[in-house]
Amino acid sequence: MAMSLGLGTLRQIPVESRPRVRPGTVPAGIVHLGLGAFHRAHQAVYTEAAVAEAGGDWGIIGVAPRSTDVIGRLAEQDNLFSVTSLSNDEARTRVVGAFSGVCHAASDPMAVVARLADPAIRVVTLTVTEKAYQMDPATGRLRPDPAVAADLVGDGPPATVPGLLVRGLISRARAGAGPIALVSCDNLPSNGKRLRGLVTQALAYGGTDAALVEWVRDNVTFPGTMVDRIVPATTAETLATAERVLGVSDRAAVAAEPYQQWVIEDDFPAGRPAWERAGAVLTGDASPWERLKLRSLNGVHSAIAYLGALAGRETIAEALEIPGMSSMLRRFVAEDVAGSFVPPDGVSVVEYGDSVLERFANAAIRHRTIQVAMDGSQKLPQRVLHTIADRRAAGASPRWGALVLAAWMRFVQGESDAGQPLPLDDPLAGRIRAALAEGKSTPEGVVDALFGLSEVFPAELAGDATVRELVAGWLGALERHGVEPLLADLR
Ligand code: CS2
Repeated sequence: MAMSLGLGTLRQIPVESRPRVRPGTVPAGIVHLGLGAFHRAHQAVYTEAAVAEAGGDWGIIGVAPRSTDVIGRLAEQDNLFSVTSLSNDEARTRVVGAFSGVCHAASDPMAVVARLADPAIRVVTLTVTEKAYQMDPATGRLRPDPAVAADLVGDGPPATVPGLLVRGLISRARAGAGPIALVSCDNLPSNGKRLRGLVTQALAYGGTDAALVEWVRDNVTFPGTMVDRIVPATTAETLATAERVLGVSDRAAVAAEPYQQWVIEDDFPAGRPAWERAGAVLTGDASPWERLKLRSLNGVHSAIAYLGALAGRETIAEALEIPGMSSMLRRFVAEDVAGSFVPPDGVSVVEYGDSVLERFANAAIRHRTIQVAMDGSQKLPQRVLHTIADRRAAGASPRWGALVLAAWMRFVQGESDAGQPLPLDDPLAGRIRAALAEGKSTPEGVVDALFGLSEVFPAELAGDATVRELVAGWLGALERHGVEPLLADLR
Protein backbone atom coordinates (compact mmCIF):
# COMPACT_ATOMS: atom_id res chain seq x y z
CA MET A 1 0.00 0.00 0.00
CA ALA A 2 1.26 3.50 -0.83
CA MET A 3 2.26 5.81 2.01
CA SER A 4 -0.06 8.71 2.78
CA LEU A 5 0.29 12.30 1.74
CA GLY A 6 1.62 14.40 4.63
CA LEU A 7 4.49 16.70 5.59
CA GLY A 8 6.74 13.67 5.92
CA THR A 9 6.10 12.38 2.41
CA LEU A 10 6.08 15.68 0.48
CA ARG A 11 9.62 15.09 -0.74
CA GLN A 12 8.52 11.88 -2.43
CA ILE A 13 6.04 13.51 -4.73
CA PRO A 14 7.01 15.03 -8.09
CA VAL A 15 8.41 18.56 -7.76
CA GLU A 16 5.71 20.08 -9.99
CA SER A 17 3.02 18.57 -7.77
CA ARG A 18 4.24 20.12 -4.53
CA PRO A 19 2.46 22.98 -2.72
CA ARG A 20 3.25 26.57 -3.65
CA VAL A 21 3.74 27.60 -0.03
CA ARG A 22 5.51 25.84 2.82
CA PRO A 23 2.62 24.00 4.43
CA GLY A 24 1.95 24.79 8.04
CA THR A 25 4.05 27.99 8.01
CA VAL A 26 1.42 30.52 6.96
CA PRO A 27 -0.40 32.01 9.99
CA ALA A 28 -4.19 31.88 9.83
CA GLY A 29 -6.12 34.91 8.57
CA ILE A 30 -9.24 33.28 7.10
CA VAL A 31 -11.93 31.03 8.50
CA HIS A 32 -13.71 29.05 5.83
CA LEU A 33 -17.04 27.33 6.52
CA GLY A 34 -17.78 24.30 4.33
CA LEU A 35 -14.99 21.89 3.48
CA GLY A 36 -16.57 20.31 0.42
CA ALA A 37 -14.73 19.54 -2.80
CA PHE A 38 -15.63 22.94 -4.27
CA HIS A 39 -13.80 24.96 -1.64
CA ARG A 40 -10.70 22.81 -1.87
CA ALA A 41 -10.51 23.22 -5.66
CA HIS A 42 -11.45 26.91 -5.70
CA GLN A 43 -10.84 29.40 -2.87
CA ALA A 44 -8.10 27.24 -1.33
CA VAL A 45 -6.24 27.18 -4.65
CA TYR A 46 -6.64 30.93 -5.21
CA THR A 47 -5.59 31.76 -1.67
CA GLU A 48 -2.52 29.56 -1.75
CA ALA A 49 -1.49 31.15 -5.05
CA ALA A 50 -2.09 34.67 -3.67
CA VAL A 51 0.11 33.94 -0.65
CA ALA A 52 2.77 32.35 -2.85
CA GLU A 53 2.80 35.45 -5.08
CA ALA A 54 2.39 38.23 -2.57
CA GLY A 55 2.75 36.81 0.95
CA GLY A 56 0.51 37.71 3.87
CA ASP A 57 -0.84 35.89 6.88
CA TRP A 58 -3.70 34.30 5.04
CA GLY A 59 -3.68 30.67 6.03
CA ILE A 60 -7.15 29.13 6.06
CA ILE A 61 -8.79 27.47 9.05
CA GLY A 62 -11.14 25.04 7.33
CA VAL A 63 -14.35 24.40 9.25
CA ALA A 64 -16.60 21.47 8.44
CA PRO A 65 -20.04 22.36 9.83
CA ARG A 66 -21.22 18.75 10.14
CA SER A 67 -19.35 16.10 8.20
CA THR A 68 -16.46 14.44 10.03
CA ASP A 69 -15.26 12.61 6.97
CA VAL A 70 -13.16 15.33 5.30
CA ILE A 71 -11.83 16.61 8.62
CA GLY A 72 -10.59 13.16 9.53
CA ARG A 73 -8.93 12.70 6.18
CA LEU A 74 -7.26 16.11 6.22
CA ALA A 75 -6.13 15.75 9.81
CA GLU A 76 -4.39 12.46 8.97
CA GLN A 77 -2.56 14.24 6.14
CA ASP A 78 -1.31 17.34 7.99
CA ASN A 79 -4.17 19.27 6.29
CA LEU A 80 -2.78 18.62 2.82
CA PHE A 81 -4.84 17.53 -0.17
CA SER A 82 -4.41 17.56 -3.92
CA VAL A 83 -6.40 19.00 -6.79
CA THR A 84 -6.35 17.24 -10.14
CA SER A 85 -7.29 19.37 -13.14
CA LEU A 86 -8.92 17.06 -15.62
CA SER A 87 -9.45 17.68 -19.29
CA ASN A 88 -10.07 15.22 -22.08
CA ASP A 89 -6.38 14.89 -22.75
CA GLU A 90 -4.55 15.52 -19.52
CA ALA A 91 -4.60 15.26 -15.74
CA ARG A 92 -2.44 17.60 -13.64
CA THR A 93 -2.26 17.06 -9.93
CA ARG A 94 -0.94 19.49 -7.33
CA VAL A 95 -0.94 19.42 -3.57
CA VAL A 96 -2.36 22.53 -1.95
CA GLY A 97 -0.93 23.87 1.29
CA ALA A 98 -3.55 26.55 1.99
CA PHE A 99 -4.85 25.19 5.30
CA SER A 100 -3.36 26.32 8.61
CA GLY A 101 -5.77 24.14 10.50
CA VAL A 102 -9.11 22.38 10.38
CA CYS A 103 -11.96 22.33 12.81
CA HIS A 104 -15.16 20.31 13.19
CA ALA A 105 -17.99 22.63 14.18
CA ALA A 106 -20.41 19.93 15.30
CA SER A 107 -18.00 18.51 17.89
CA ASP A 108 -16.28 21.76 18.89
CA PRO A 109 -18.51 24.72 18.02
CA MET A 110 -16.96 27.00 20.62
CA ALA A 111 -13.58 26.64 18.91
CA VAL A 112 -15.18 28.10 15.79
CA VAL A 113 -16.78 30.92 17.76
CA ALA A 114 -13.38 31.65 19.32
CA ARG A 115 -11.72 31.77 15.90
CA LEU A 116 -14.32 34.23 14.64
CA ALA A 117 -13.51 36.45 17.64
CA ASP A 118 -9.76 36.26 17.02
CA PRO A 119 -8.26 39.52 15.67
CA ALA A 120 -5.91 37.49 13.45
CA ILE A 121 -8.95 36.31 11.48
CA ARG A 122 -10.02 39.10 9.14
CA VAL A 123 -11.95 37.25 6.46
CA VAL A 124 -14.59 34.52 6.64
CA THR A 125 -15.54 32.70 3.45
CA LEU A 126 -18.46 30.31 3.05
CA THR A 127 -19.37 27.44 0.75
CA VAL A 128 -22.15 25.86 2.73
CA THR A 129 -24.65 25.38 -0.16
CA GLU A 130 -27.87 27.27 -0.71
CA LYS A 131 -29.98 25.48 1.87
CA ALA A 132 -27.68 26.21 4.83
CA TYR A 133 -28.72 29.88 4.65
CA GLN A 134 -32.19 28.85 5.89
CA MET A 135 -33.92 31.45 3.79
CA ASP A 136 -36.93 31.22 1.53
CA PRO A 137 -35.43 31.14 -1.95
CA ALA A 138 -38.27 33.31 -3.29
CA THR A 139 -37.88 36.15 -0.83
CA GLY A 140 -34.64 35.81 1.12
CA ARG A 141 -36.70 35.73 4.32
CA LEU A 142 -35.07 33.84 7.17
CA ARG A 143 -37.14 30.78 7.97
CA PRO A 144 -35.21 29.07 10.71
CA ASP A 145 -35.73 25.39 11.35
CA PRO A 146 -35.84 24.36 15.02
CA ALA A 147 -32.06 23.84 15.26
CA VAL A 148 -31.36 27.33 13.88
CA ALA A 149 -34.05 28.90 16.03
CA ALA A 150 -32.54 27.24 19.10
CA ASP A 151 -29.10 28.57 18.15
CA LEU A 152 -30.39 32.09 17.71
CA VAL A 153 -32.31 32.39 20.95
CA GLY A 154 -30.38 30.03 23.25
CA ASP A 155 -26.97 30.23 24.95
CA GLY A 156 -25.92 26.66 24.18
CA PRO A 157 -23.13 25.91 21.74
CA PRO A 158 -24.34 26.77 18.22
CA ALA A 159 -24.92 23.86 15.85
CA THR A 160 -25.84 25.62 12.60
CA VAL A 161 -24.21 28.03 10.18
CA PRO A 162 -26.39 31.05 11.10
CA GLY A 163 -25.83 30.20 14.77
CA LEU A 164 -22.04 29.98 14.39
CA LEU A 165 -21.85 33.25 12.48
CA VAL A 166 -24.02 35.25 14.83
CA ARG A 167 -22.39 33.90 17.97
CA GLY A 168 -18.97 34.44 16.43
CA LEU A 169 -19.76 38.06 15.52
CA ILE A 170 -21.18 38.80 18.95
CA SER A 171 -18.03 37.40 20.59
CA ARG A 172 -15.92 39.40 18.18
CA ALA A 173 -17.75 42.61 19.02
CA ARG A 174 -17.33 41.94 22.75
CA ALA A 175 -13.64 41.11 22.30
CA GLY A 176 -13.04 44.31 20.33
CA ALA A 177 -11.33 42.14 17.70
CA GLY A 178 -11.89 44.59 14.87
CA PRO A 179 -13.68 44.60 11.55
CA ILE A 180 -14.08 41.56 9.32
CA ALA A 181 -15.43 40.59 5.92
CA LEU A 182 -17.93 37.74 5.52
CA VAL A 183 -17.80 36.42 1.98
CA SER A 184 -20.46 34.13 0.58
CA CYS A 185 -19.09 31.89 -2.17
CA ASP A 186 -22.37 30.08 -2.70
CA ASN A 187 -24.41 30.19 -5.90
CA LEU A 188 -27.08 32.49 -4.50
CA PRO A 189 -28.47 35.63 -6.12
CA SER A 190 -26.64 38.71 -4.76
CA ASN A 191 -24.88 36.37 -2.35
CA GLY A 192 -23.27 39.21 -0.39
CA LYS A 193 -26.62 40.87 0.22
CA ARG A 194 -28.17 37.50 1.05
CA LEU A 195 -25.52 36.87 3.68
CA ARG A 196 -25.95 40.35 5.11
CA GLY A 197 -29.70 39.70 5.21
CA LEU A 198 -29.13 36.40 6.95
CA VAL A 199 -26.91 37.92 9.64
CA THR A 200 -29.18 40.92 10.16
CA GLN A 201 -32.34 38.83 10.41
CA ALA A 202 -30.64 36.27 12.63
CA LEU A 203 -29.46 38.99 15.03
CA ALA A 204 -32.99 40.41 15.16
CA TYR A 205 -34.51 36.95 15.66
CA GLY A 206 -32.21 36.38 18.60
CA GLY A 207 -33.17 39.71 20.17
CA THR A 208 -29.53 40.82 20.13
CA ASP A 209 -28.98 44.11 21.88
CA ALA A 210 -28.80 47.27 19.87
CA ALA A 211 -25.15 48.09 20.55
CA LEU A 212 -24.04 44.72 19.15
CA VAL A 213 -26.27 45.07 16.12
CA GLU A 214 -24.75 48.47 15.53
CA TRP A 215 -21.23 47.04 15.85
CA VAL A 216 -22.02 44.49 13.17
CA ARG A 217 -23.45 47.19 10.94
CA ASP A 218 -20.31 49.31 11.26
CA ASN A 219 -17.62 46.62 11.27
CA VAL A 220 -18.74 43.75 9.09
CA THR A 221 -18.80 43.81 5.29
CA PHE A 222 -20.40 41.30 2.96
CA PRO A 223 -18.64 41.42 -0.42
CA GLY A 224 -20.57 39.69 -3.19
CA THR A 225 -18.79 37.13 -5.35
CA MET A 226 -19.15 35.05 -8.45
CA VAL A 227 -17.40 31.71 -8.07
CA ASP A 228 -16.92 29.24 -10.88
CA ARG A 229 -15.27 25.88 -11.30
CA ILE A 230 -16.84 22.52 -12.00
CA VAL A 231 -15.88 20.25 -9.14
CA PRO A 232 -17.78 16.98 -8.91
CA ALA A 233 -17.95 14.93 -5.72
CA THR A 234 -14.79 12.88 -5.14
CA THR A 235 -14.97 9.23 -6.20
CA ALA A 236 -12.68 6.21 -5.87
CA GLU A 237 -11.41 7.08 -9.34
CA THR A 238 -10.40 10.59 -8.16
CA LEU A 239 -8.33 9.08 -5.36
CA ALA A 240 -6.75 6.54 -7.73
CA THR A 241 -5.76 9.26 -10.22
CA ALA A 242 -4.18 11.39 -7.48
CA GLU A 243 -2.24 8.42 -6.13
CA ARG A 244 -0.99 7.52 -9.59
CA VAL A 245 0.47 11.00 -10.09
CA LEU A 246 1.68 11.66 -6.55
CA GLY A 247 2.99 8.23 -5.70
CA VAL A 248 1.43 8.57 -2.26
CA SER A 249 -2.22 8.11 -1.33
CA ASP A 250 -4.40 11.18 -0.84
CA ARG A 251 -7.77 10.47 0.75
CA ALA A 252 -8.82 14.14 0.57
CA ALA A 253 -8.12 14.52 -3.16
CA VAL A 254 -10.48 16.40 -5.44
CA ALA A 255 -10.75 16.56 -9.21
CA ALA A 256 -11.94 19.59 -11.14
CA GLU A 257 -12.07 21.06 -14.61
CA PRO A 258 -9.04 23.22 -15.54
CA TYR A 259 -11.16 26.39 -15.85
CA GLN A 260 -11.66 28.62 -12.83
CA GLN A 261 -13.02 32.10 -12.26
CA TRP A 262 -13.59 34.28 -9.22
CA VAL A 263 -15.05 37.80 -9.25
CA ILE A 264 -15.03 39.50 -5.86
CA GLU A 265 -16.37 42.84 -4.64
CA ASP A 266 -13.43 44.64 -3.11
CA ASP A 267 -14.84 45.54 0.30
CA PHE A 268 -12.50 44.15 2.97
CA PRO A 269 -12.20 46.39 6.03
CA ALA A 270 -9.23 44.49 7.48
CA GLY A 271 -7.37 43.47 4.35
CA ARG A 272 -7.45 40.39 2.16
CA PRO A 273 -5.11 38.10 0.26
CA ALA A 274 -3.83 39.46 -3.06
CA TRP A 275 -6.31 37.24 -4.89
CA GLU A 276 -5.88 39.36 -8.03
CA ARG A 277 -2.33 38.00 -8.22
CA ALA A 278 -3.91 34.56 -8.51
CA GLY A 279 -6.19 35.60 -11.37
CA ALA A 280 -9.29 36.73 -9.47
CA VAL A 281 -11.10 39.88 -10.60
CA LEU A 282 -11.67 42.46 -7.86
CA THR A 283 -14.51 44.80 -8.70
CA GLY A 284 -16.96 47.29 -7.24
CA ASP A 285 -20.01 45.28 -8.31
CA ALA A 286 -20.01 41.55 -8.97
CA SER A 287 -23.73 41.33 -9.69
CA PRO A 288 -23.56 41.41 -13.52
CA TRP A 289 -21.06 38.50 -13.37
CA GLU A 290 -23.13 36.70 -10.85
CA ARG A 291 -26.30 36.93 -12.93
CA LEU A 292 -24.42 35.85 -16.04
CA LYS A 293 -23.10 32.79 -14.29
CA LEU A 294 -26.20 31.78 -12.36
CA ARG A 295 -28.58 32.21 -15.28
CA SER A 296 -26.38 30.84 -18.06
CA LEU A 297 -24.00 28.31 -16.54
CA ASN A 298 -26.03 27.12 -13.59
CA GLY A 299 -29.37 27.45 -15.40
CA VAL A 300 -28.08 25.33 -18.27
CA HIS A 301 -26.49 22.91 -15.79
CA SER A 302 -29.82 22.35 -14.05
CA ALA A 303 -31.56 21.97 -17.41
CA ILE A 304 -29.15 19.20 -18.45
CA ALA A 305 -29.36 17.61 -15.01
CA TYR A 306 -33.18 17.23 -14.98
CA LEU A 307 -33.58 16.33 -18.63
CA GLY A 308 -30.55 14.02 -18.51
CA ALA A 309 -31.65 12.26 -15.32
CA LEU A 310 -35.13 11.69 -16.79
CA ALA A 311 -33.47 10.20 -19.87
CA GLY A 312 -31.39 7.88 -17.69
CA ARG A 313 -28.03 9.57 -18.38
CA GLU A 314 -25.56 9.29 -15.57
CA THR A 315 -23.29 12.25 -16.22
CA ILE A 316 -23.67 15.78 -17.52
CA ALA A 317 -21.34 15.07 -20.46
CA GLU A 318 -23.40 11.99 -21.40
CA ALA A 319 -26.66 13.93 -21.15
CA LEU A 320 -25.26 16.61 -23.43
CA GLU A 321 -24.90 13.98 -26.14
CA ILE A 322 -28.64 13.40 -26.38
CA PRO A 323 -29.56 14.48 -29.91
CA GLY A 324 -31.20 17.89 -29.81
CA MET A 325 -30.01 18.67 -26.27
CA SER A 326 -27.31 21.21 -27.08
CA SER A 327 -29.37 23.00 -29.71
CA MET A 328 -32.23 23.33 -27.21
CA LEU A 329 -29.82 24.70 -24.60
CA ARG A 330 -28.40 27.20 -27.08
CA ARG A 331 -31.91 28.43 -27.76
CA PHE A 332 -32.57 28.67 -24.02
CA VAL A 333 -29.51 30.90 -23.66
CA ALA A 334 -30.07 32.97 -26.81
CA GLU A 335 -33.85 33.40 -26.62
CA ASP A 336 -34.53 33.48 -22.87
CA VAL A 337 -31.40 34.05 -20.80
CA ALA A 338 -29.57 36.62 -22.93
CA GLY A 339 -32.41 39.12 -22.93
CA SER A 340 -33.15 38.78 -19.22
CA PHE A 341 -30.36 40.96 -17.79
CA VAL A 342 -27.57 43.35 -18.68
CA PRO A 343 -24.31 41.37 -18.92
CA PRO A 344 -20.91 42.64 -17.80
CA ASP A 345 -19.34 45.11 -20.24
CA GLY A 346 -18.02 43.47 -23.37
CA VAL A 347 -19.44 40.02 -22.61
CA SER A 348 -21.68 38.23 -25.09
CA VAL A 349 -24.10 35.96 -23.23
CA VAL A 350 -24.43 33.72 -26.28
CA GLU A 351 -20.66 33.22 -26.52
CA TYR A 352 -20.46 32.66 -22.79
CA GLY A 353 -23.20 30.03 -23.18
CA ASP A 354 -21.24 28.29 -25.92
CA SER A 355 -18.12 28.17 -23.77
CA VAL A 356 -20.19 26.72 -20.94
CA LEU A 357 -21.41 23.92 -23.20
CA GLU A 358 -17.82 23.13 -24.15
CA ARG A 359 -16.90 22.89 -20.49
CA PHE A 360 -19.88 20.63 -19.78
CA ALA A 361 -18.76 18.33 -22.60
CA ASN A 362 -15.52 17.54 -20.71
CA ALA A 363 -16.09 13.80 -20.34
CA ALA A 364 -13.14 13.39 -17.99
CA ILE A 365 -15.25 15.20 -15.38
CA ARG A 366 -17.80 12.61 -14.40
CA HIS A 367 -20.27 15.06 -12.88
CA ARG A 368 -23.43 13.13 -12.10
CA THR A 369 -26.77 14.49 -13.25
CA ILE A 370 -28.24 13.45 -9.91
CA GLN A 371 -25.68 15.55 -8.04
CA VAL A 372 -26.54 18.72 -9.95
CA ALA A 373 -30.26 17.88 -9.71
CA MET A 374 -30.31 17.91 -5.91
CA ASP A 375 -31.77 20.81 -3.92
CA GLY A 376 -33.75 22.06 -6.92
CA SER A 377 -36.11 24.10 -4.74
CA GLN A 378 -33.12 26.14 -3.55
CA LYS A 379 -31.48 26.46 -6.97
CA LEU A 380 -34.30 27.07 -9.45
CA PRO A 381 -35.15 30.63 -8.39
CA GLN A 382 -31.77 32.19 -9.28
CA ARG A 383 -31.08 29.77 -12.13
CA VAL A 384 -34.39 29.76 -14.01
CA LEU A 385 -37.24 31.60 -12.28
CA HIS A 386 -35.54 35.00 -12.39
CA THR A 387 -34.95 34.53 -16.12
CA ILE A 388 -38.60 33.64 -16.64
CA ALA A 389 -39.85 36.54 -14.51
CA ASP A 390 -37.62 39.10 -16.24
CA ARG A 391 -38.63 37.89 -19.68
CA ARG A 392 -42.29 38.02 -18.71
CA ALA A 393 -41.84 41.55 -17.43
CA ALA A 394 -40.53 42.42 -20.89
CA GLY A 395 -43.62 40.84 -22.46
CA ALA A 396 -41.83 37.76 -23.84
CA SER A 397 -42.83 34.09 -23.52
CA PRO A 398 -39.81 32.20 -22.21
CA ARG A 399 -40.51 28.77 -23.73
CA TRP A 400 -37.21 27.16 -22.91
CA GLY A 401 -37.13 28.32 -19.33
CA ALA A 402 -40.61 26.82 -19.03
CA LEU A 403 -39.27 23.52 -20.38
CA VAL A 404 -36.55 23.46 -17.70
CA LEU A 405 -39.18 24.04 -15.04
CA ALA A 406 -41.35 21.27 -16.48
CA ALA A 407 -38.35 18.91 -16.44
CA TRP A 408 -37.85 19.65 -12.73
CA MET A 409 -41.57 19.02 -12.11
CA ARG A 410 -41.33 15.65 -13.79
CA PHE A 411 -38.06 14.86 -12.01
CA VAL A 412 -39.51 15.50 -8.53
CA GLN A 413 -42.22 12.95 -9.27
CA GLY A 414 -39.46 10.41 -8.81
CA GLU A 415 -39.40 8.31 -11.97
CA SER A 416 -37.29 8.42 -15.11
CA ASP A 417 -38.73 7.99 -18.59
CA ALA A 418 -37.80 4.31 -18.36
CA GLY A 419 -39.59 3.95 -15.01
CA GLN A 420 -36.42 3.92 -12.88
CA PRO A 421 -36.61 5.62 -9.47
CA LEU A 422 -35.04 9.09 -9.21
CA PRO A 423 -33.99 10.40 -5.78
CA LEU A 424 -35.54 13.56 -4.41
CA ASP A 425 -32.74 15.06 -2.36
CA ASP A 426 -34.09 18.47 -1.40
CA PRO A 427 -34.70 20.29 1.89
CA LEU A 428 -38.32 20.80 0.76
CA ALA A 429 -38.79 17.15 -0.28
CA GLY A 430 -41.59 16.68 2.27
CA ARG A 431 -43.45 19.79 1.09
CA ILE A 432 -42.96 18.82 -2.56
CA ARG A 433 -44.28 15.29 -2.00
CA ALA A 434 -47.24 16.56 -0.01
CA ALA A 435 -48.12 19.09 -2.72
CA LEU A 436 -47.95 16.40 -5.39
CA ALA A 437 -50.06 14.01 -3.32
CA GLU A 438 -52.77 16.60 -2.78
CA GLY A 439 -52.92 17.91 -6.33
CA LYS A 440 -54.40 16.32 -9.43
CA SER A 441 -52.04 14.20 -11.51
CA THR A 442 -52.78 15.97 -14.79
CA PRO A 443 -49.99 18.27 -16.03
CA GLU A 444 -52.09 21.31 -15.06
CA GLY A 445 -52.73 19.79 -11.64
CA VAL A 446 -49.03 19.14 -11.04
CA VAL A 447 -48.11 22.69 -12.08
CA ASP A 448 -50.82 24.12 -9.80
CA ALA A 449 -49.70 21.97 -6.88
CA LEU A 450 -46.02 22.86 -7.19
CA PHE A 451 -46.64 26.53 -7.92
CA GLY A 452 -48.38 26.52 -4.54
CA LEU A 453 -44.95 26.28 -2.85
CA SER A 454 -44.79 29.98 -2.12
CA GLU A 455 -41.31 29.80 -0.57
CA VAL A 456 -40.03 28.91 -4.06
CA PHE A 457 -42.48 30.43 -6.53
CA PRO A 458 -43.38 34.11 -6.03
CA ALA A 459 -47.11 34.83 -6.36
CA GLU A 460 -46.62 36.89 -9.49
CA LEU A 461 -44.95 34.05 -11.36
CA ALA A 462 -47.29 31.40 -10.01
CA GLY A 463 -50.28 33.50 -11.05
CA ASP A 464 -49.01 34.12 -14.58
CA ALA A 465 -51.34 32.24 -16.94
CA THR A 466 -48.83 32.27 -19.81
CA VAL A 467 -46.14 30.66 -17.68
CA ARG A 468 -48.57 28.06 -16.31
CA GLU A 469 -49.70 27.16 -19.79
CA LEU A 470 -46.17 26.88 -21.14
CA VAL A 471 -44.98 24.73 -18.25
CA ALA A 472 -48.06 22.48 -18.31
CA GLY A 473 -47.70 22.09 -22.09
CA TRP A 474 -44.10 20.93 -21.77
CA LEU A 475 -44.89 18.70 -18.82
CA GLY A 476 -47.62 16.97 -20.84
CA ALA A 477 -45.20 16.55 -23.76
CA LEU A 478 -42.50 15.12 -21.50
CA GLU A 479 -45.02 12.65 -20.07
CA ARG A 480 -46.32 11.60 -23.48
CA HIS A 481 -43.05 11.30 -25.35
CA GLY A 482 -40.15 11.25 -22.90
CA VAL A 483 -37.06 13.46 -23.09
CA GLU A 484 -35.23 11.91 -26.02
CA PRO A 485 -38.07 11.89 -28.59
CA LEU A 486 -39.11 15.36 -27.45
CA LEU A 487 -35.62 16.85 -27.92
CA ALA A 488 -35.10 15.01 -31.21
CA ASP A 489 -38.33 16.49 -32.47
CA LEU A 490 -37.33 20.04 -31.64
CA ARG A 491 -34.52 20.04 -34.14
C1 CS2 B 1 -23.74 22.89 -10.18
C2 CS2 B 1 -22.65 23.79 -9.63
O1 CS2 B 1 -24.15 21.27 -8.55
C3 CS2 B 1 -24.60 22.26 -9.12
O2 CS2 B 1 -25.71 22.70 -8.89
O3 CS2 B 1 -24.52 23.62 -11.08
O4 CS2 B 1 -22.04 23.22 -8.53
C4 CS2 B 1 -21.62 24.14 -10.70
O5 CS2 B 1 -20.86 23.02 -11.06
C5 CS2 B 1 -20.70 25.25 -10.24
O6 CS2 B 1 -21.48 26.33 -9.84
C6 CS2 B 1 -19.73 25.64 -11.34
O7 CS2 B 1 -19.10 26.80 -10.99
